[in-house]
Amino acid sequence: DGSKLADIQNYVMANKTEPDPELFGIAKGRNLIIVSMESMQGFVIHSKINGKEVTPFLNSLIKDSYYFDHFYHQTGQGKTSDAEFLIENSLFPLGRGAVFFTHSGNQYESLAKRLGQNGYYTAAMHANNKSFWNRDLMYKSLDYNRYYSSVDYKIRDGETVGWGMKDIPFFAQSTEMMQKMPQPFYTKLITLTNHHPFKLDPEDRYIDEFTSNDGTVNRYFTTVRYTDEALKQFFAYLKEKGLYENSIILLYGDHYGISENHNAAMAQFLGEEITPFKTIQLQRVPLFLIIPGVTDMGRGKIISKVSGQIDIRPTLLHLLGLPEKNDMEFGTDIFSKEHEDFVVLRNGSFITDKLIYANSHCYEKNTELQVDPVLCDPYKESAKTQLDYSDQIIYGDLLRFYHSSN
Ligand code: GP9
Ligand code: MN
Repeated sequence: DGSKLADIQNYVMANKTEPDPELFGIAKGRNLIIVSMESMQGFVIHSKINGKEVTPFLNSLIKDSYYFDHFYHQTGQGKTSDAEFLIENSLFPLGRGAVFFTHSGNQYESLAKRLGQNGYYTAAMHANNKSFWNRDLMYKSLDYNRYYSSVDYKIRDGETVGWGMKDIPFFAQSTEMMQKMPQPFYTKLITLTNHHPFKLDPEDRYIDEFTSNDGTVNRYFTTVRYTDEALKQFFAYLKEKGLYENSIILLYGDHYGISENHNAAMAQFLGEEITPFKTIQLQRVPLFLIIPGVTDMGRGKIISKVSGQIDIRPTLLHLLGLPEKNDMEFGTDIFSKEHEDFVVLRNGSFITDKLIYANSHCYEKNTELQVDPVLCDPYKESAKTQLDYSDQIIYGDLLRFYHSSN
Protein backbone atom coordinates (compact mmCIF):
# COMPACT_ATOMS: atom_id res chain seq x y z
CA ASP A 1 0.00 0.00 0.00
CA GLY A 2 2.84 2.36 0.79
CA SER A 3 4.34 2.22 -2.69
CA LYS A 4 0.93 2.55 -4.36
CA LEU A 5 0.32 5.61 -2.27
CA ALA A 6 3.70 7.07 -3.26
CA ASP A 7 2.85 6.69 -6.98
CA ILE A 8 -0.51 8.31 -6.49
CA GLN A 9 0.99 11.09 -4.43
CA ASN A 10 3.58 11.82 -7.13
CA TYR A 11 0.86 12.00 -9.77
CA VAL A 12 -1.39 14.25 -7.69
CA MET A 13 1.39 16.62 -6.67
CA ALA A 14 2.64 16.92 -10.25
CA ASN A 15 -0.82 18.07 -11.31
CA LYS A 16 -1.36 20.77 -8.68
CA THR A 17 -2.18 24.25 -9.92
CA GLU A 18 -1.46 27.66 -8.44
CA PRO A 19 -4.53 29.58 -7.27
CA ASP A 20 -5.41 32.90 -8.88
CA PRO A 21 -3.74 35.35 -6.46
CA GLU A 22 -6.56 37.89 -6.85
CA LEU A 23 -9.20 35.40 -5.76
CA PHE A 24 -7.29 33.44 -3.13
CA GLY A 25 -8.89 34.25 0.23
CA ILE A 26 -11.47 36.61 -1.25
CA ALA A 27 -14.15 34.95 0.90
CA LYS A 28 -12.00 34.28 3.94
CA GLY A 29 -14.02 33.62 7.09
CA ARG A 30 -17.38 33.76 5.34
CA ASN A 31 -20.12 31.18 5.68
CA LEU A 32 -20.27 28.66 2.88
CA ILE A 33 -23.70 27.64 1.65
CA ILE A 34 -23.89 24.85 -0.93
CA VAL A 35 -27.11 23.79 -2.62
CA SER A 36 -27.30 20.45 -4.40
CA MET A 37 -30.02 20.96 -7.00
CA GLU A 38 -31.76 17.67 -7.62
CA SER A 39 -31.67 16.47 -11.26
CA MET A 40 -30.95 19.97 -12.57
CA GLN A 41 -29.42 19.80 -16.04
CA GLY A 42 -27.75 22.65 -17.86
CA PHE A 43 -30.06 22.66 -20.87
CA VAL A 44 -32.96 24.05 -18.82
CA ILE A 45 -31.16 27.37 -18.37
CA HIS A 46 -32.73 29.90 -20.76
CA SER A 47 -35.14 27.30 -22.16
CA LYS A 48 -38.84 28.05 -22.44
CA ILE A 49 -42.18 26.21 -22.44
CA ASN A 50 -44.97 28.01 -24.29
CA GLY A 51 -42.98 31.23 -24.12
CA LYS A 52 -42.30 31.02 -20.38
CA GLU A 53 -38.83 30.60 -18.93
CA VAL A 54 -38.25 27.32 -17.12
CA THR A 55 -35.68 28.88 -14.77
CA PRO A 56 -36.46 32.61 -14.56
CA PHE A 57 -34.66 33.04 -11.23
CA LEU A 58 -31.52 31.13 -12.20
CA ASN A 59 -31.43 32.98 -15.52
CA SER A 60 -31.52 36.30 -13.66
CA LEU A 61 -28.91 35.05 -11.18
CA ILE A 62 -26.31 34.61 -13.94
CA LYS A 63 -25.47 38.32 -13.90
CA ASP A 64 -24.81 38.17 -10.14
CA SER A 65 -22.65 35.03 -10.31
CA TYR A 66 -19.75 33.29 -11.73
CA TYR A 67 -21.81 30.98 -13.89
CA PHE A 68 -20.08 27.95 -15.38
CA ASP A 69 -21.68 26.72 -18.58
CA HIS A 70 -19.24 23.89 -19.38
CA PHE A 71 -19.45 22.17 -16.03
CA TYR A 72 -20.14 18.41 -15.95
CA HIS A 73 -21.50 15.99 -13.38
CA GLN A 74 -19.24 12.97 -12.80
CA THR A 75 -21.64 10.72 -10.93
CA GLY A 76 -22.29 7.00 -11.27
CA GLN A 77 -24.88 4.74 -9.68
CA GLY A 78 -24.69 6.63 -6.39
CA LYS A 79 -26.45 9.62 -7.99
CA THR A 80 -26.96 12.47 -5.47
CA SER A 81 -24.57 10.84 -3.02
CA ASP A 82 -21.87 10.51 -5.68
CA ALA A 83 -22.12 14.23 -6.37
CA GLU A 84 -21.75 14.90 -2.66
CA PHE A 85 -18.73 12.59 -2.57
CA LEU A 86 -17.06 14.44 -5.45
CA ILE A 87 -17.64 17.81 -3.85
CA GLU A 88 -16.47 16.79 -0.39
CA ASN A 89 -13.38 14.84 -1.38
CA SER A 90 -12.39 15.74 -4.93
CA LEU A 91 -12.19 11.98 -5.55
CA PHE A 92 -14.21 10.04 -8.10
CA PRO A 93 -17.15 7.96 -6.92
CA LEU A 94 -16.96 4.28 -7.84
CA GLY A 95 -17.71 2.69 -11.21
CA ARG A 96 -20.24 0.35 -9.61
CA GLY A 97 -22.41 0.79 -6.55
CA ALA A 98 -22.44 3.81 -4.28
CA VAL A 99 -19.30 4.69 -2.35
CA PHE A 100 -21.57 6.12 0.39
CA PHE A 101 -22.65 2.52 1.05
CA THR A 102 -19.54 0.54 0.23
CA HIS A 103 -16.85 2.72 1.85
CA SER A 104 -18.55 4.75 4.55
CA GLY A 105 -15.96 3.58 7.09
CA ASN A 106 -12.96 4.99 5.23
CA GLN A 107 -10.90 7.92 6.34
CA TYR A 108 -11.59 11.02 4.26
CA GLU A 109 -10.22 14.54 4.17
CA SER A 110 -13.55 16.11 3.30
CA LEU A 111 -14.41 19.73 2.76
CA ALA A 112 -16.50 19.53 5.96
CA LYS A 113 -13.52 18.19 7.89
CA ARG A 114 -11.15 20.84 6.58
CA LEU A 115 -13.61 23.62 7.35
CA GLY A 116 -14.30 22.14 10.78
CA GLN A 117 -10.56 22.26 11.50
CA ASN A 118 -10.64 25.93 10.56
CA GLY A 119 -13.34 27.04 12.96
CA TYR A 120 -16.43 26.29 10.93
CA TYR A 121 -19.65 24.69 12.17
CA THR A 122 -20.65 22.17 9.51
CA ALA A 123 -24.09 20.79 8.74
CA ALA A 124 -25.81 18.80 6.02
CA MET A 125 -29.49 19.59 5.54
CA HIS A 126 -31.87 17.31 3.65
CA ALA A 127 -35.50 16.60 4.53
CA ASN A 128 -35.37 12.89 3.78
CA ASN A 129 -34.94 9.78 5.91
CA LYS A 130 -31.50 10.08 7.49
CA SER A 131 -30.34 6.65 6.39
CA PHE A 132 -31.08 7.19 2.70
CA TRP A 133 -27.83 6.64 0.78
CA ASN A 134 -26.35 5.68 4.17
CA ARG A 135 -25.92 9.38 4.85
CA ASP A 136 -26.23 9.03 8.61
CA LEU A 137 -23.06 6.92 8.68
CA MET A 138 -21.21 8.57 5.81
CA TYR A 139 -21.68 12.07 7.18
CA LYS A 140 -19.86 10.94 10.33
CA SER A 141 -16.90 9.84 8.20
CA LEU A 142 -17.08 13.12 6.32
CA ASP A 143 -16.95 14.81 9.74
CA TYR A 144 -20.08 16.94 9.63
CA ASN A 145 -21.01 18.36 13.02
CA ARG A 146 -24.71 17.84 12.36
CA TYR A 147 -27.13 16.26 9.92
CA TYR A 148 -30.58 17.85 9.80
CA SER A 149 -32.77 15.15 8.22
CA SER A 150 -36.56 14.74 7.92
CA VAL A 151 -37.03 14.40 11.70
CA ASP A 152 -35.63 17.91 12.20
CA TYR A 153 -38.19 19.54 9.93
CA LYS A 154 -41.85 20.30 10.72
CA ILE A 155 -43.56 18.89 7.71
CA ARG A 156 -47.13 20.16 7.65
CA ASP A 157 -50.11 19.07 5.57
CA GLY A 158 -49.63 19.87 1.92
CA GLU A 159 -45.87 20.31 2.33
CA THR A 160 -44.85 17.00 0.82
CA VAL A 161 -44.90 15.70 -2.70
CA GLY A 162 -43.21 12.74 -4.38
CA TRP A 163 -40.16 11.81 -2.33
CA GLY A 164 -40.78 14.12 0.60
CA MET A 165 -40.79 17.69 1.79
CA LYS A 166 -41.28 20.35 -0.86
CA ASP A 167 -38.32 22.60 -1.57
CA ILE A 168 -40.04 25.88 -0.63
CA PRO A 169 -40.81 24.99 3.02
CA PHE A 170 -37.47 23.11 3.16
CA PHE A 171 -35.53 26.28 2.36
CA ALA A 172 -37.69 28.35 4.71
CA GLN A 173 -37.05 26.08 7.70
CA SER A 174 -33.40 25.51 6.77
CA THR A 175 -32.80 29.25 6.77
CA GLU A 176 -34.32 29.51 10.26
CA MET A 177 -32.00 26.75 11.47
CA MET A 178 -29.01 28.43 9.84
CA GLN A 179 -29.81 31.65 11.64
CA LYS A 180 -29.25 29.86 14.95
CA MET A 181 -25.97 28.22 13.96
CA PRO A 182 -22.59 29.44 15.15
CA GLN A 183 -20.77 31.32 12.39
CA PRO A 184 -18.90 30.84 10.22
CA PHE A 185 -20.83 27.80 9.13
CA TYR A 186 -20.73 25.48 6.15
CA THR A 187 -24.16 24.17 5.26
CA LYS A 188 -25.04 21.84 2.42
CA LEU A 189 -28.71 21.84 1.44
CA ILE A 190 -30.05 19.08 -0.79
CA THR A 191 -33.28 19.75 -2.71
CA LEU A 192 -35.77 17.01 -3.52
CA THR A 193 -38.84 18.16 -5.43
CA ASN A 194 -37.25 17.92 -8.88
CA HIS A 195 -36.83 14.17 -8.54
CA HIS A 196 -38.17 11.51 -10.85
CA PRO A 197 -41.15 10.99 -11.37
CA PHE A 198 -41.42 14.82 -11.17
CA LYS A 199 -44.80 14.97 -9.44
CA LEU A 200 -46.29 18.31 -8.36
CA ASP A 201 -49.50 19.55 -6.77
CA PRO A 202 -51.52 21.80 -9.10
CA GLU A 203 -50.89 24.90 -6.96
CA ASP A 204 -47.10 24.46 -7.39
CA ARG A 205 -47.21 24.47 -11.19
CA TYR A 206 -45.88 27.77 -12.48
CA ILE A 207 -45.60 26.72 -16.13
CA ASP A 208 -47.26 24.27 -18.49
CA GLU A 209 -45.95 20.79 -18.97
CA PHE A 210 -44.14 20.07 -22.22
CA THR A 211 -46.26 18.29 -24.81
CA SER A 212 -44.98 14.95 -26.02
CA ASN A 213 -45.92 11.33 -25.48
CA ASP A 214 -43.36 11.10 -22.66
CA GLY A 215 -44.89 12.14 -19.33
CA THR A 216 -41.54 12.11 -17.52
CA VAL A 217 -40.04 14.69 -19.85
CA ASN A 218 -43.28 16.68 -19.90
CA ARG A 219 -43.39 16.97 -16.11
CA TYR A 220 -39.65 17.57 -15.65
CA PHE A 221 -39.93 21.21 -16.72
CA THR A 222 -42.63 21.95 -14.17
CA THR A 223 -40.64 20.56 -11.22
CA VAL A 224 -37.50 22.37 -12.41
CA ARG A 225 -39.60 25.54 -12.48
CA TYR A 226 -40.79 24.82 -8.92
CA THR A 227 -37.22 24.42 -7.63
CA ASP A 228 -36.29 27.65 -9.41
CA GLU A 229 -39.07 29.39 -7.45
CA ALA A 230 -37.83 27.78 -4.22
CA LEU A 231 -34.30 29.08 -4.89
CA LYS A 232 -35.64 32.57 -5.50
CA GLN A 233 -37.37 32.48 -2.12
CA PHE A 234 -34.23 31.03 -0.50
CA PHE A 235 -32.14 33.98 -1.65
CA ALA A 236 -34.85 36.33 -0.34
CA TYR A 237 -34.81 34.57 3.08
CA LEU A 238 -31.01 34.73 3.23
CA LYS A 239 -31.11 38.48 2.60
CA GLU A 240 -33.97 38.98 5.06
CA LYS A 241 -32.17 37.08 7.84
CA GLY A 242 -28.88 38.87 7.24
CA LEU A 243 -27.11 35.71 6.10
CA TYR A 244 -26.44 36.71 2.50
CA GLU A 245 -23.70 39.33 2.72
CA ASN A 246 -21.34 37.31 4.89
CA SER A 247 -21.62 34.08 2.91
CA ILE A 248 -20.61 32.60 -0.38
CA ILE A 249 -23.21 30.50 -2.11
CA LEU A 250 -22.60 27.67 -4.54
CA LEU A 251 -25.40 25.97 -6.46
CA TYR A 252 -24.76 22.86 -8.51
CA GLY A 253 -26.85 20.34 -10.43
CA ASP A 254 -26.21 16.86 -9.02
CA HIS A 255 -26.73 14.71 -12.17
CA TYR A 256 -29.02 14.29 -15.15
CA GLY A 257 -32.78 14.16 -14.60
CA ILE A 258 -33.66 12.83 -18.02
CA SER A 259 -31.92 9.58 -18.94
CA GLU A 260 -31.17 8.29 -22.43
CA ASN A 261 -34.42 6.30 -22.29
CA HIS A 262 -36.15 9.58 -23.07
CA ASN A 263 -34.15 10.56 -26.14
CA ALA A 264 -37.20 10.72 -28.42
CA ALA A 265 -39.00 13.36 -26.34
CA MET A 266 -35.71 15.18 -25.71
CA ALA A 267 -35.06 15.32 -29.45
CA GLN A 268 -38.51 16.80 -29.86
CA PHE A 269 -37.81 19.42 -27.18
CA LEU A 270 -34.34 20.35 -28.41
CA GLY A 271 -35.25 20.14 -32.07
CA GLU A 272 -32.27 17.92 -32.85
CA GLU A 273 -31.33 14.28 -32.78
CA ILE A 274 -29.71 13.03 -29.56
CA THR A 275 -26.41 11.65 -30.87
CA PRO A 276 -23.76 10.12 -28.56
CA PHE A 277 -21.99 13.50 -28.82
CA LYS A 278 -25.15 15.27 -27.69
CA THR A 279 -25.61 12.80 -24.83
CA ILE A 280 -22.27 13.86 -23.38
CA GLN A 281 -23.14 17.54 -23.76
CA LEU A 282 -26.36 16.85 -21.88
CA GLN A 283 -24.27 15.76 -18.88
CA ARG A 284 -23.56 19.41 -18.23
CA VAL A 285 -25.16 20.67 -15.03
CA PRO A 286 -25.46 24.27 -13.89
CA LEU A 287 -22.88 25.70 -11.50
CA PHE A 288 -23.42 29.09 -9.91
CA LEU A 289 -21.02 30.73 -7.48
CA ILE A 290 -22.22 33.88 -5.78
CA ILE A 291 -19.77 35.99 -3.80
CA PRO A 292 -21.90 38.85 -2.44
CA GLY A 293 -20.15 42.18 -2.77
CA VAL A 294 -18.08 40.80 -5.64
CA THR A 295 -20.04 38.86 -8.27
CA ASP A 296 -23.24 40.83 -7.65
CA MET A 297 -21.41 44.14 -8.06
CA GLY A 298 -20.81 43.81 -11.76
CA ARG A 299 -17.93 41.38 -11.41
CA GLY A 300 -19.96 38.26 -12.19
CA LYS A 301 -19.34 36.54 -15.48
CA ILE A 302 -19.91 33.42 -17.52
CA ILE A 303 -16.99 31.02 -17.30
CA SER A 304 -16.75 28.50 -20.11
CA LYS A 305 -13.75 26.53 -18.91
CA VAL A 306 -14.35 22.78 -19.05
CA SER A 307 -14.70 21.59 -15.47
CA GLY A 308 -16.51 19.12 -13.25
CA GLN A 309 -17.76 18.43 -9.75
CA ILE A 310 -14.32 17.14 -8.77
CA ASP A 311 -12.98 20.72 -9.13
CA ILE A 312 -15.26 22.27 -6.53
CA ARG A 313 -13.33 21.37 -3.37
CA PRO A 314 -10.03 23.00 -4.41
CA THR A 315 -11.87 25.96 -5.95
CA LEU A 316 -13.79 26.69 -2.75
CA LEU A 317 -10.84 26.15 -0.43
CA HIS A 318 -8.84 28.72 -2.38
CA LEU A 319 -11.66 31.28 -2.28
CA LEU A 320 -11.86 30.72 1.48
CA GLY A 321 -8.11 31.24 1.77
CA LEU A 322 -7.29 27.67 2.77
CA PRO A 323 -4.40 26.04 0.93
CA GLU A 324 -4.81 22.51 -0.41
CA LYS A 325 -1.43 22.05 -1.97
CA ASN A 326 -0.74 18.83 -0.09
CA ASP A 327 -4.22 17.35 -0.42
CA MET A 328 -4.83 14.12 -2.29
CA GLU A 329 -7.43 15.17 -4.77
CA PHE A 330 -8.02 14.90 -8.49
CA GLY A 331 -9.68 18.23 -9.21
CA THR A 332 -8.06 21.61 -9.65
CA ASP A 333 -9.15 25.17 -8.88
CA ILE A 334 -11.26 26.27 -11.86
CA PHE A 335 -10.03 29.86 -11.45
CA SER A 336 -6.39 28.86 -11.66
CA LYS A 337 -4.64 30.07 -14.78
CA GLU A 338 -3.22 26.56 -15.01
CA HIS A 339 -6.61 24.83 -14.86
CA GLU A 340 -6.75 22.40 -17.74
CA ASP A 341 -9.86 22.16 -19.92
CA PHE A 342 -10.28 18.47 -19.24
CA VAL A 343 -12.93 16.57 -17.34
CA VAL A 344 -13.30 12.81 -16.93
CA LEU A 345 -16.73 11.30 -16.48
CA ARG A 346 -17.18 8.23 -14.31
CA ASN A 347 -17.82 5.99 -17.32
CA GLY A 348 -14.44 6.91 -18.84
CA SER A 349 -15.79 9.46 -21.32
CA PHE A 350 -13.96 12.76 -21.27
CA ILE A 351 -14.26 16.29 -22.54
CA THR A 352 -11.54 18.78 -23.45
CA ASP A 353 -11.79 22.25 -24.98
CA LYS A 354 -11.81 20.71 -28.47
CA LEU A 355 -12.69 17.03 -28.14
CA ILE A 356 -15.20 14.65 -26.65
CA TYR A 357 -14.45 10.97 -26.11
CA ALA A 358 -17.47 8.69 -25.76
CA ASN A 359 -18.21 5.01 -26.48
CA SER A 360 -14.65 4.53 -27.84
CA HIS A 361 -15.20 7.29 -30.38
CA CYS A 362 -13.42 10.59 -30.60
CA TYR A 363 -15.49 13.62 -31.61
CA GLU A 364 -14.46 17.11 -32.55
CA LYS A 365 -16.52 19.64 -30.63
CA ASN A 366 -16.97 22.33 -33.26
CA THR A 367 -18.12 19.98 -36.03
CA GLU A 368 -19.68 17.33 -33.71
CA LEU A 369 -18.16 14.78 -36.10
CA GLN A 370 -16.12 11.69 -35.39
CA VAL A 371 -12.42 12.24 -35.93
CA ASP A 372 -9.33 10.03 -35.93
CA PRO A 373 -9.30 8.34 -32.48
CA VAL A 374 -5.56 9.08 -32.28
CA LEU A 375 -6.50 12.67 -31.48
CA CYS A 376 -8.07 11.53 -28.20
CA ASP A 377 -5.20 9.20 -27.28
CA PRO A 378 -3.10 11.66 -25.27
CA TYR A 379 -6.01 12.21 -22.88
CA LYS A 380 -7.13 8.58 -22.67
CA GLU A 381 -4.16 7.59 -20.56
CA SER A 382 -4.61 10.37 -18.05
CA ALA A 383 -8.37 9.74 -17.82
CA LYS A 384 -7.65 6.11 -16.99
CA THR A 385 -4.93 7.02 -14.49
CA GLN A 386 -7.17 9.45 -12.64
CA LEU A 387 -10.00 6.95 -12.30
CA ASP A 388 -7.65 4.10 -11.31
CA TYR A 389 -5.75 6.10 -8.73
CA SER A 390 -8.92 7.49 -7.21
CA ASP A 391 -10.38 3.97 -7.02
CA GLN A 392 -7.20 2.68 -5.37
CA ILE A 393 -7.45 5.34 -2.68
CA ILE A 394 -11.00 4.27 -1.92
CA TYR A 395 -10.52 0.50 -2.15
CA GLY A 396 -7.34 0.61 -0.05
CA ASP A 397 -8.62 3.27 2.35
CA LEU A 398 -5.26 4.86 1.61
CA LEU A 399 -5.91 8.24 3.20
CA ARG A 400 -5.37 6.44 6.53
CA PHE A 401 -1.68 6.44 5.67
CA TYR A 402 -1.45 9.93 4.29
CA HIS A 403 -0.93 12.94 6.50
CA SER A 404 -1.17 16.16 4.61
CA SER A 405 0.23 19.20 6.30
CA ASN A 406 -1.32 22.29 4.88
C1 GP9 B 1 -32.64 11.25 -1.79
C2 GP9 B 1 -32.15 12.20 -2.79
C3 GP9 B 1 -32.40 11.73 -4.19
O1 GP9 B 1 -32.28 11.57 -0.50
O2 GP9 B 1 -30.84 12.54 -2.56
O3 GP9 B 1 -31.59 10.70 -4.53
P1 GP9 B 1 -31.11 10.32 -6.02
O4 GP9 B 1 -32.05 9.24 -6.46
O5 GP9 B 1 -31.20 11.50 -6.90
O6 GP9 B 1 -29.74 9.88 -5.80
MN1 MN C 1 -30.22 13.31 -7.16
